[in-house]
Amino acid sequence: IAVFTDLDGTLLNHHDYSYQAAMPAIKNLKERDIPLVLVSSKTQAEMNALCAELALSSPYVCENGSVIVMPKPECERLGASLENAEAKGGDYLLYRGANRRDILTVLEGLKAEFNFTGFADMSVQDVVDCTGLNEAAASKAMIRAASEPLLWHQDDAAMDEFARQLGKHKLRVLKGGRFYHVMAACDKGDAVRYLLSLYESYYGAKVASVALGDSPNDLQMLKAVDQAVLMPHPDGTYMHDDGLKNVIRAPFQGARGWRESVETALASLT
Ligand code: 2M8
Ligand code: MG
Ligand code: MG
Repeated sequence: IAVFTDLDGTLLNHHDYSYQAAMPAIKNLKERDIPLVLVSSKTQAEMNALCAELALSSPYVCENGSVIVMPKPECERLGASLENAEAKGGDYLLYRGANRRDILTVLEGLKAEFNFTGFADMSVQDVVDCTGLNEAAASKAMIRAASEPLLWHQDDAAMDEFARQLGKHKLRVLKGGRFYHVMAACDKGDAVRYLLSLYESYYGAKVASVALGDSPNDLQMLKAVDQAVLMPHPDGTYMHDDGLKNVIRAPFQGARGWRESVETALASLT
């Protein structure tokens, strides 16, 4: 079994970003040697810090599937051949997305026609104000390699036109919790399928999989696994499930709901 999880609004509470209530389930996964793979819109700097706090050694996926990070020991254990990976510190990084500089150039060109505020237009304090992250965490969220989160100030019809314009540059937009994310045509689903294939060739057998998420940017990841878990938003609503099969709806939002539904999902697979 392998467990893939979104962070904001899923493992982490929407408002205070706490994972404390999920700790018993994380401990249980570790005791059972079940890999816990974090798959988020967050940056490598943010996720590296969180993996260290949680003492996780598994690979993790940043910026909505744009960057896969494989700690070297895990890479060697799995025998993954990462020809296109870049070595950085103790990790191998696989870039699957666009370059953020190119994304920002395209966005500059669309500023006259559309009304949005991207991270590149914000100060650290602005990011603190619209996320509730502390200053150190907000700074880490701003060190982006392959995607640009933005606040959208127009209606859905304008968003459709914006997405069409981005498509001409081979870019697209995915909706997260607070932001829209402009990035290349990769997603959390591709990254999860890639990592599952690594685990499966290591074990020489099919690996049963669970994924948990709360927002549209999680949909492809939820479709890529055997057991999907939908997390409620703070107002109690769930995202549209888009015909997902075999869904568990977590009873509570954030870390507390995560803990309960990981246990339910594991029981459904074993
Ligand atoms: C952004 O991502 C979330 C995830 O769904 C969002 O769109 O609301 C990213 O900028 C991420 O790096 C940051 O940590 C997070 C903070 O809420 O917001
Ligand atoms: Mg989320
Ligand atoms: Mg996310």
